[in-house]
Amino acid sequence: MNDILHESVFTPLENDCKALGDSIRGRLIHSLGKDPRIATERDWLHAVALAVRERMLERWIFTRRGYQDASAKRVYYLSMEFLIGRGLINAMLNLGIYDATREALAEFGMDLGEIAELEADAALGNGGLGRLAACILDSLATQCLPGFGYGIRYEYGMFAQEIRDGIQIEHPDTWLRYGNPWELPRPEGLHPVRFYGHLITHYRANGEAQHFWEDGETVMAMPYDLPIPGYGPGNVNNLRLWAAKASRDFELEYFNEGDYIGAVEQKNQSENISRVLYPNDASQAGRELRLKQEYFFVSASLQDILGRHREDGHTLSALPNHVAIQLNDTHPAIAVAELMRLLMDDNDLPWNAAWRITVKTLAYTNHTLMPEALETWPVELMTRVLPRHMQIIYDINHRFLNDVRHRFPGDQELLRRVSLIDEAGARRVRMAHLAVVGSHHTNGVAALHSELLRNTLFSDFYRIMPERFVNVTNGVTPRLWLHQANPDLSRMICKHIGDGWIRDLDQIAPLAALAENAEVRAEFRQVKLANKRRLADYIAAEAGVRVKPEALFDVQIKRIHEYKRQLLKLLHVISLYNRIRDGQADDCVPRVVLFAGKAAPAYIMAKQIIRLINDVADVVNNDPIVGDRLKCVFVPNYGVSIATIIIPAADLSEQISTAGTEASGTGNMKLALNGALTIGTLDGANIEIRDEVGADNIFIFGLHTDEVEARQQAGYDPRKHYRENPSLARCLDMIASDFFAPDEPHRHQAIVDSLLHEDRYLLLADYAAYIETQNEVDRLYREPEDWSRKAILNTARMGRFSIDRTVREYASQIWGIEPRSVKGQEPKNA
Ligand code: T68
Repeated sequence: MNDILHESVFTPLENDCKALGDSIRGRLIHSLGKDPRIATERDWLHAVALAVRERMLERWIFTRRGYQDASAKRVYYLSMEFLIGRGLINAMLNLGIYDATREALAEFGMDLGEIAELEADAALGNGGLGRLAACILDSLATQCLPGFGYGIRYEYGMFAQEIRDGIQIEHPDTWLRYGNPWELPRPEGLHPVRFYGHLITHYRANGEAQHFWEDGETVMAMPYDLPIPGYGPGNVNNLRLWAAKASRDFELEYFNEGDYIGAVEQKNQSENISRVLYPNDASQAGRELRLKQEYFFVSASLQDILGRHREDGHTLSALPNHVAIQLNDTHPAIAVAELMRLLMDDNDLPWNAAWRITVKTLAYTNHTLMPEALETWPVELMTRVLPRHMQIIYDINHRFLNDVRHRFPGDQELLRRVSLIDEAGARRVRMAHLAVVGSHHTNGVAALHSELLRNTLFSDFYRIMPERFVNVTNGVTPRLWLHQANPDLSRMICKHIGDGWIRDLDQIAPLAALAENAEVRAEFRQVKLANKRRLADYIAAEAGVRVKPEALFDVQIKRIHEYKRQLLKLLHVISLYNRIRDGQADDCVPRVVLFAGKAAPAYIMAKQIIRLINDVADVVNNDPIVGDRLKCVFVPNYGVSIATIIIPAADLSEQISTAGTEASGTGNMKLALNGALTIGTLDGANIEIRDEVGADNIFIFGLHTDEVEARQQAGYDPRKHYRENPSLARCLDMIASDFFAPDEPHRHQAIVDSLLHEDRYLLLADYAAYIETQNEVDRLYREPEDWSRKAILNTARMGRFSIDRTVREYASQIWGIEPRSVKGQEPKNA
């Protein structure tokens, strides 16, 4: 009996081609019950995924044991979004079994590349915020850090985007249709989560009030575990996603009344909580179901964390010594009130003890300054859905404001500004204030962003508790975004300087010296060209446009949003088009301008922008005068997998948001890492990228943050730029006069009106500088040696933008956790 507790019962599986082949065949027959003679490609995909999964699970178990035995402090990353993408190739590379598995499949006559394409992306996120969470998980496992993700197992992830007649059409993302071979359902690990109901207050003999939250509805949270394999000899950590299940009690009530159909309907309703990802980025959803999703996964996760803490034999007052919890934006900020509730109501702790534990355990990352993205919930809604939490939030606010009143007597305005409740109009709870007050650190995601947090959004809080504010600049995982997405470049780099950079991106620096070597530059250009061919084939198949791989590939790939200024890029396209038609384009290089990105379904202006891009593309691509000198393509359904095709093929990376609006950006890092030169404003992490690659190796243009602010203060008039810049006026006039939409008058009027009458993001103010800088881009592209030298320098100088550096900063400054390698050596550099 005791034997089973011992490590010797584990029998590590062999990783050679023969053993992998046996596993794959075994899974196909014995797990899937398929005759190899009739198995489809998808059956083989599942069989190979199971064979790969088998090779993670022992390490996964050891990892958990290792953390537990060492009583290691753990971090839990709470995020409404994890934008993971596909799992198969990533797992094979991280486990070091890529070649052997490919060969094993080949012996069955199967092509790994083709099979891997059948896997659906796990698109449980909108954009940068969700992808950051996925990169952080990869890094935690690779660096052997005790870190776990908690999120929601959405049945439908990010919608699939179709472009029909230039218009975005959304389709549900049925990523679970064929099952998910990576997940392990844990029906034994359910937690109940309550909604609605009412409060009952009892008074103890000493007069102390005790609160009970009763009745309402209970939904069960069921865990699904996804093993997260680190690279090389890394650990295998866990991502736990919650699915909503109807509670038995609830059904019973109906069944007892003989209402079978009613019971099943009710079951469906409570399971709606984990049905679908809200497709809004940078704007608040504000719907009851969203609040329920947030509370659902926060409550389940905190119950789970406290349960594990208790099982480990620790006291609640020791929680901050063993547990750090990171809130990925305010979406899980209700954790402040929920942790208080669990500590006080379920564990009888007094307020002060509970508050000390809560603040010392939680930390908060902010990802935006944009007012429309800041979460606030109507007091009325919160009172109805989460009455006990509303009461706790009032109590937190009362104590906090009392404190502030003592320290800054007589400053009524300050109290109004920092209050957790916005009293203007219908009262609302400010979730960002709750997160700042209820946590020990608040961080921004790039130096400029953190500075703006301290000086604008959170300036009052910064005055009150300056020690809470820190910066942790974002990063990206070099495993996915270089090693996996760009295998040819990865091989080339490994050949010259070894493969240490895959785990430790600082080790890519020696590549810089090779930028001076003409042969290396030629090799680099060859790799880039091959990647561009691959992308050209993809574009021909998916967008029906033929492009020349020799052209300059100019890409803007990100969510469609006014502040990201896809329209500024489009004005450049129209300007180029006009120059070609005017016969003034002799000094221009052939360009392929590529846009990709989704618009939130309810964001009308973003959808209009997509339509205009497609209309312009239609005219430009079919004008015989233009030929191959300019192509404009909107690549549909942008996501992680499509990003891995576009990014390695890009020459020019468009990072042109209005200064002060993009918190950080991470696409900027992925593109530069793959040797694209950046054209960008001094916004977000672009500033730090410039500092690393050197001002000579990046194209910077446009207004600075303070200039943007000054213009807006002074009463910005976009028409002034229209009047003073004939080339700009011509572009706008063409749009207004339906040049790009001859069959539908005024189709694009709203865009022109918004630019001429408001131009909230100062496109027109930056237009002239942008065009001038694009001309510099053209000049440099005509000098392939100079261009490729700079491109290689970009790749070589991205060390700082590894997510591993980001995670180490969180680990040391905020979480206080240390690496625990499950077996063998401690990881280098951790
Ligand atoms: C992004 N935010 C920032 N938000 O825009 C980007 N929002 O600058 C930054 O690099 C990135 O976060 C990582 O820090 C988002 O992606 C969302 O996706 C989002 C989702 C729901 C609600 C609000």
